[in-house]
Amino acid sequence: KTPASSDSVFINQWGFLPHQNKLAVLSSDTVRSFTVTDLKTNQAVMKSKTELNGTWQEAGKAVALADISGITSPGEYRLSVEGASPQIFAVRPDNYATIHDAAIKAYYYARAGVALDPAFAGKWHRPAGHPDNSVKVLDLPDLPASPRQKGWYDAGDYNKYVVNSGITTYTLLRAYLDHPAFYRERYWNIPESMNERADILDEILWNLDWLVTMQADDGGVYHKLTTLDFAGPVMPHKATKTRYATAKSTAATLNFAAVMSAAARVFEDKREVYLDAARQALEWVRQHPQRYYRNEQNVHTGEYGDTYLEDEFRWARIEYAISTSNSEALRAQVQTLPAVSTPSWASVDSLGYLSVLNDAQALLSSSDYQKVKTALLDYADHQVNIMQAHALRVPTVVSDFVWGSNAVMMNKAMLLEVAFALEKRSRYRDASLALVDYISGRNLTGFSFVTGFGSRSPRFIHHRPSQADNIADPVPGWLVGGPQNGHQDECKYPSDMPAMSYLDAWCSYSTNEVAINWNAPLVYVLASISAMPDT
Ligand code: G3I
Ligand code: 9MR
Repeated sequence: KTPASSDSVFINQWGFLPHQNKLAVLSSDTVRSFTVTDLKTNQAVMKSKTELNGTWQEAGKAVALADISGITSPGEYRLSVEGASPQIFAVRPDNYATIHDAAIKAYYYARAGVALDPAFAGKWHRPAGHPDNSVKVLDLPDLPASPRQKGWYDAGDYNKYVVNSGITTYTLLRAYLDHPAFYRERYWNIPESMNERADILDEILWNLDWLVTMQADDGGVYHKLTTLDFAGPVMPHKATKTRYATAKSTAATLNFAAVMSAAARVFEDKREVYLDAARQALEWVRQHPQRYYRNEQNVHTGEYGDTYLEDEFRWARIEYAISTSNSEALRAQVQTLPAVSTPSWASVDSLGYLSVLNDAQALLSSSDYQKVKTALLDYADHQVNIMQAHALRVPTVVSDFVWGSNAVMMNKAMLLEVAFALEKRSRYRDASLALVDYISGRNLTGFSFVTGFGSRSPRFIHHRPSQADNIADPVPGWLVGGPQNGHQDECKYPSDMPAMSYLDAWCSYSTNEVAINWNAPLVYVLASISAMPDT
């Protein structure tokens, strides 16, 4: 008989804020007693029993909860549940800011075209790769090659994709726009940390400088800058195959227009340049509303293909209308907004919502503004309802478990944070913190899903530099894609259940890759919680 003491307790591995709800979960169908011990005094500070809370269908497991919310004093504690191995947890007033800094610093590690200096990158320093100083357009060999330098690598691969860059850059701009005071105070040791600008703006500029180079003279935007095939697991400077700008696409051009418009509100000195680029992009899509991108015959890298572009059209037009203070145009777009949905690279309507709510109140009638706000609050209330009925008390549903599921969770948390900022209802913050708990350990895999944080975090991520650098620790601060049972790679998975199908292995690009668009909502959420810690 297996000794019951091998049972696991799953809990946030990053630490809790003093007054947040605190739940530990077990996969168990028996009630057990538990004790919380203060590690400093070695005194028991709580004795109670777990409660059975049904089955988590997505994991196929019965779940019991240990509610330790009563522990509010900062410190370190041991949770001992009868029949299970003890777990250590911490309570800290300023718990998430350090992880925030790591999550945004990940973008520095992802910079293309520059060497990472040990002074900033520590043991993850590396030579420069992918100068991209002379890039041809794939199908137009007669066009002169152009510089398309800088930018971030998309993910575990080294290509630069405009569509995915769009939601990423916007989300980081959003973090700054919504929490400027927080960002004026924080530094995470990048080469620009000593200048006048907030570090996050310097990081964003690294990518914007590349993004502007992807626009052709006619206003259209090349879909991506890529090699024909994915490189092997080598360092950037060893991945030297020719890179091309591919065909232009409507999706890329719309994402570009949206980001340029939003950036025009942030970077005063570049306002005219960015607005001009956005205007030309919007003109191009009027002529080419259906240039759907498919990989060219000889191209086998990420496609980011999308044939439903009404959301991208709306988002781009909303951003441009806001930045040009065009009430009438904005009103027309707002009339057609559908219900709020969780954002993703392919589904961007909610990004427009966020801009309307936080940057455009003055441009709308109060009834139009209220309508938009109510739509977001409805979404937030819906998440709260899901949470309350959930075996783990986390707002997740089966359809969240797609490629990049952890980012689905963080995008939900971002919308909940915005709802919380607008309308200080603590249940929105509870739901957002429950999602942070989920990615930091309150799940049934045993993992905290951010590299370098937690007692057990991913080690063998699908990230070429981490795989190739001969350094045991992966590059820190990256949120991995997370559980989902599509099994779109060659790994053998421990489970077929959506919420259990995760593998910490290089082969698992469908669950263990990292990506700029997945880290961005993590950055947003941790900034928002750190900037407004009170619930
Ligand atoms: O559109 C269908 C939808 O109709 C269906 O209901 C659903 C069911 O699973 O699938 C949807 O398609 C999914 C698609 O994403 C759109 O969400 C595919 O199954 C899924 O395989 C696909 O995953 C994308 C993956 O690339 C493969 O194309 C991820 O979203 C995307 O994040 C990921 O991005 C890759 C880049 O291509 C290359 N660089 C790394 C990056 C991260 O892994
Ligand atoms: O490494 C690639 C990863 O970045 C992509 O997300 C993934 C899906 O497009 O593809 C990976 O590359 C794999 C290729 O598609 C198939 N052969 C194995 C490659 C990874 O080792």
